Amino acid sequence: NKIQVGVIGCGAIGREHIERLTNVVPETKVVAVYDYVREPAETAAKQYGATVYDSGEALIRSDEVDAILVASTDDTHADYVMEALKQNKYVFCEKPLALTAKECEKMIEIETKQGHRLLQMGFNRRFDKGYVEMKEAIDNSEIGEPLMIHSAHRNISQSPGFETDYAITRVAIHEIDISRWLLDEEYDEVQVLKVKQSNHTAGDWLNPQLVMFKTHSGQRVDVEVQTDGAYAYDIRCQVVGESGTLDLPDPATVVKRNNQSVSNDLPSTWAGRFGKSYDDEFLGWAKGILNDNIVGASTWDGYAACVTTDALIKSRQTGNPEKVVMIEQPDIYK
Ligand code: ISE
Repeated sequence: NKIQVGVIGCGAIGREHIERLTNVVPETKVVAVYDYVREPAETAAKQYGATVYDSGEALIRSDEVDAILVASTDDTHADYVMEALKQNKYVFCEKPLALTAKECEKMIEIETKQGHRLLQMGFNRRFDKGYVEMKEAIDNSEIGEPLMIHSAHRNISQSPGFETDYAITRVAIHEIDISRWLLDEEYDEVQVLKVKQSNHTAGDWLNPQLVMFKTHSGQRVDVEVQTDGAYAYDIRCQVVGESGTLDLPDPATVVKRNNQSVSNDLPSTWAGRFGKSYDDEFLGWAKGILNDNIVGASTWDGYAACVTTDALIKSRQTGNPEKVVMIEQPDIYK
């Protein structure tokens, strides 16, 4: 008896996840799909033997659907998640959880009333082998107290329609989540600093941007966000502790020695860099559902990310550091 999954959003990442749930995760079967453009839903349905629904709401309420995967456009996440939580159904949501922190507060209220965790956020890096080992080293006190994190998020290109704030809400949001997970602290204050601009930008958005976080205990995190024109899809992360440092490794690849040099290839996109972490993320999701013990990032983490992105966007506009103000954390997330 497999977990019957309904997928909302059959675009690039939705399609990849449908394939994953079908071929990588033994416990799940995609039985229902919906997309506001009918064609990708029909293609996916044909290929994977699922039913096409006329609306996301109908899919969520359907008796044949046990769990929902939300991979639709960012502005639609909140309503679908809210409906799934109301139906007491398990739901996986790609980031961001919502466009505003206020919407996340409503979700927290509904989920808390249901009395158990239903939602897993699509913060896949928590399942990446390198980050997992860094977290273990920190938790085992192998570098003493972590003091700061230096990180970079570099992209070769973006799809058309990219905007300045997406550098925060779609790109740096990964560092927002992974840094507070590594440090196990909430942010107190955040800031966006101006940087000399790159000529390698396909549109008129700001690129690069330097994004900074300060935690309540005073740890500092800096993130260089290059959304376009970089030499590769490259993700760097160094945690500096009192007695040592930790560096995120590149994914395993052959080291070439030729022409009097040593080199190795780097990925061109997130799909190449983080493929394995997505597999593990969904294997974890299925187990969490079967044990009614959801793992990975929670609604609380999705909320924390939204409060932080709201403050960063404000900081970019005001030019000042801005406070991150959160509600009290309900017990089900502790
Ligand atoms: C995308 O949404 C991601 O998740 C990637 O990590 C990021 O690098 C990319 O720029 C985003 O579009």
